[in-house]
Amino acid sequence: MSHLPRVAWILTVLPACGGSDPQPAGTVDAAAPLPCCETPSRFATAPAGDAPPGMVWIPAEEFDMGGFGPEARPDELPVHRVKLDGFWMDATEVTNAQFARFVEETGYVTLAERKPEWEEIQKQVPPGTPKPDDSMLVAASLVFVPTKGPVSLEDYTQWWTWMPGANWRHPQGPDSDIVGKDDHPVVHVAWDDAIVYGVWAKKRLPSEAEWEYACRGGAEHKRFPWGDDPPAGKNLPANVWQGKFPYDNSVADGHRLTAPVKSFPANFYGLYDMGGNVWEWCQDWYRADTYAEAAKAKVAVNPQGPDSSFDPDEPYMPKRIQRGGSFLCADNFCTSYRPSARMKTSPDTGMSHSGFRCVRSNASATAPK
Ligand SMILES: [Ca+2]
Repeated sequence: MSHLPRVAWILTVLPACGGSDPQPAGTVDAAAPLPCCETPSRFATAPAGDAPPGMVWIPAEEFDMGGFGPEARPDELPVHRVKLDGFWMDATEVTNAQFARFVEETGYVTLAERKPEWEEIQKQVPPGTPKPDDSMLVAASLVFVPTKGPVSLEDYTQWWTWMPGANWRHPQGPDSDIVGKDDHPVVHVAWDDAIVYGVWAKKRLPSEAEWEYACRGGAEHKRFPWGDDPPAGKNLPANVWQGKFPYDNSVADGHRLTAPVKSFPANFYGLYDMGGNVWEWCQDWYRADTYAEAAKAKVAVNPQGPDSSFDPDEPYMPKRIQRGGSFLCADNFCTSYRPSARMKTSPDTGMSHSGFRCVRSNASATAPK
């Protein structure tokens, strides 16, 4: 699945212009039970007390982070060793009902519901880029519309539509709504929106490493969240695309668009929809060489990603990480329901297949860089 910042979409109507330079361990208490009498558990380090509602404990661990299998892309490599503290994670993607409660209490207006400002867009494009027509600078979001037949998979403008009036309340455009979809994941949420939600919920977005480890469910070196077998035939463990993207969706899994959360089996940690349904924001900036840098350490401890973003494909545009793929991910296109697949997206961009879930550190939350 190609990245698709909304600025990039707005600018597809502009003529090409020059300039693409990069910016950028003892004693033993005799009165205590012997250690051998205690049953080791993956969950033994879960903090005492009640779990936060709707969250599950992901235990401290080391793991090999990165791509396994023939689908692994260059920015998923090299595989490198990572050590993480334990953390709480939402068992599901944030739902429409949860997001509605946030909006009711705060009055928050998402970016997709606001008119884009040219002054902000200018910061993300090469110098000299002309201002887009005012007709493009309206409250809008990106909605997937299937093509009528096979098309080149190099040109995402064929299946994404910049649709005025599309937002979390109207996922398919102004004539659609979310009535009866309280338990579906919220969509059209930008990274900036997700950060504000996190502050309200007293949570934060996961680091990219936390997300990948949690997705793997304690099973290392697997190609997919559920194992090594692709989602095909009767093996349909997630809400992804069956058929030929972007025109032929057999809907064999029962869901053309979003599915209610928990429609498919949870992983070992009790997390649902880590592969498919909707993409999930992470806190990290995107860089293609993040893993090459992390691999310089024997073990990367609680990696938070780079201090800034750099995408060689779009040097002026800062991007954050998304993970997990969506209902649009197909085996003939992106296979981004893999645990290691990395999406790079402008933080101001929501889409009809973009959502998020939050985590909580056992101690104080870590603010994104
Ligand atoms: Ca997901």
